[in-house]
Amino acid sequence: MDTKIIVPPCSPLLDKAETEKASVVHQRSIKGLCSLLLVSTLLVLLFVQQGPRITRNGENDLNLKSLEQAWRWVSKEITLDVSGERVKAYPWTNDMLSWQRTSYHFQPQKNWMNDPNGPLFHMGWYHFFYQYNPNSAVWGNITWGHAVSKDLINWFHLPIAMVPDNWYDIAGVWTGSATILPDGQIIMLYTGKTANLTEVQNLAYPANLSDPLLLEWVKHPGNPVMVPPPGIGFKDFRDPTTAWLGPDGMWRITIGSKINNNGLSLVYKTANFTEFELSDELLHEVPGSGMWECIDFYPVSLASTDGLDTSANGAGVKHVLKASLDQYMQDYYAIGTYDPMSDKWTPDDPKADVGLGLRVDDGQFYASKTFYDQNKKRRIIWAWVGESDSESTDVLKGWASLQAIPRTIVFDKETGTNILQWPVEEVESLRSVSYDFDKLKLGPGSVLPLNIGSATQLDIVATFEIDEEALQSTVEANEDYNCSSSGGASRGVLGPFGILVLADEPLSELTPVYFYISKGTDGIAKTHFCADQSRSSTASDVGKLIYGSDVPVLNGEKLSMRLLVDHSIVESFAQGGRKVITSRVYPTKAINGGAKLFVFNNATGVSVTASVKAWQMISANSVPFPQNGDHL
Ligand code: DQQ
Repeated sequence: MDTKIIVPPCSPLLDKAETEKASVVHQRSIKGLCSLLLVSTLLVLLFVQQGPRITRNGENDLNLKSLEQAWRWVSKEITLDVSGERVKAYPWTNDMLSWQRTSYHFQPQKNWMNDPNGPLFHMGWYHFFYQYNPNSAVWGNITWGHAVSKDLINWFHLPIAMVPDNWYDIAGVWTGSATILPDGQIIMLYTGKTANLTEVQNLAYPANLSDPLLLEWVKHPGNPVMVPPPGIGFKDFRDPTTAWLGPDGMWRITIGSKINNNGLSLVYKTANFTEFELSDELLHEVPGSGMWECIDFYPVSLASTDGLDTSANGAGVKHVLKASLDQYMQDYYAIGTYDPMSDKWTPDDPKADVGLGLRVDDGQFYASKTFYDQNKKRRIIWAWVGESDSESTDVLKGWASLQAIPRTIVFDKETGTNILQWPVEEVESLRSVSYDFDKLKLGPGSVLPLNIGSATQLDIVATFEIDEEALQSTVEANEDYNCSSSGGASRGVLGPFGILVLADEPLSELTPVYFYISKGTDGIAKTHFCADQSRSSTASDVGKLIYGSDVPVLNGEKLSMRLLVDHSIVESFAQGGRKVITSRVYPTKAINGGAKLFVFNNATGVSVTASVKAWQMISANSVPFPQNGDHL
């Protein structure tokens, strides 16, 4: 059902600095709270970006206990102020915490999850494995959780696929990848952590290939199949990729490491997946980029929107190299050319090499992994989306982490310089009632409520057209604007304008996702796409970073965004997926029926015409696999 709704104008979205005046409009004073939040956000930013940070695998004498603690630090850091003191814990109610659980993103039924592992399609089922702690909502005791789906959206949870039970993985069954051989065999290579914390690579395979659920996994008796080679730190050797076949008939994989602080990818060749030979050359290396975790290496077609099998190469193919940078916990990628004779990859633009240029997602998104879906001829990316609340709150909730909605990946033919990511089409099966808001005129400083009922499970598409004359005649506008460091959604000449998600009626909590145009004196305009979490919650023990960066907008293109709102996660896609930002937000008032949707134009110098379509989303299934096997 499409419903057309006329909306009355509302009050402007005030800047943080103007918040004290808000009592007139909002009939309640939140005196300086936002300024305080801004200051604390800046302090947090300062700390997160510049403060001392324990890396998970950095110290050679780190024992398993301190390794776990170091991981906990990662999820704790946003609850510490600059002096290392914990900020006051918010009195979360059960209602607030249970609201945070998502309705259509992948989550295990309880406890801790991190990286996606070995995604694959087999006998009509999508299989998804993940780093999982079966005992608690914090990282540790890492096993491989397992679930299956017919459509990547509705999931059946299966028994744990692999647990630490051999000397070569007794301290953890860490991340790995699947390779489907031409004869249908499934190869699973994964990192095992030994009792003395050495990282080794192991082989596992399904006990019964004709089982569509792949319930039982056999660990190769000759494990490990790779150990850290000379010159590589014993804790700097992990996360084998999917294998690809070279012209010499040998399979190759790459494994992340570092030497000194230079991130790099080792290449191994194999004929049988039990014996591996290290190549003399590295696939690639980037000075100063630190440990490379969860490398992903895959081809993209320059001409077709079909995905490519991992072994594809030749004319019309480029290769994406992605590394998860341990030192920032961010995924970076670059597009380049792979030479299968030398096993070397060269970035198209050395200035935008891995870690220097493009992020896969500007928000909370890590350890991503793609797979080729032979069922629908597409390449799909999965990624771990962690929490940014406190660890003690996670324990109260009984769970931590989500997976981003699986996204298709294609090469962006229009720019030629980036990939495009878009939610898999299957997510649209959850769309129910829709609301259309056509050509809303938004003068400078306007906020319009979009009356769609509760706004916690949504799929939203929106386009924005700005007054071209005003854009042209503006000589200079916030030339140095930066989403993260320029005050977020504060007023500028040509921005921000966009959507407020998870906002309560008086706008005491709100998460703006917006465009912001800056213009230099040379007349060149730059479009930024940002998500500002600084006012997302009145609680102080949650992360409130402001994410985003500039996005190419080509001649003739409208500014467009798509947002997936699912309780405590917002995934925001700009310009067809050229720029993506994943946010975690933990409102206290903008929840359940209190969560509203607004469209806004907070620019001072330009009018904007916005068209918005929003669908309510029904919940996906996330249940144990039925004992009677009804779904086979
Ligand atoms: N997570 C795994 C490692 C990987 C890291 C351990 C990335 O294999 O390097 O849980 O998040």
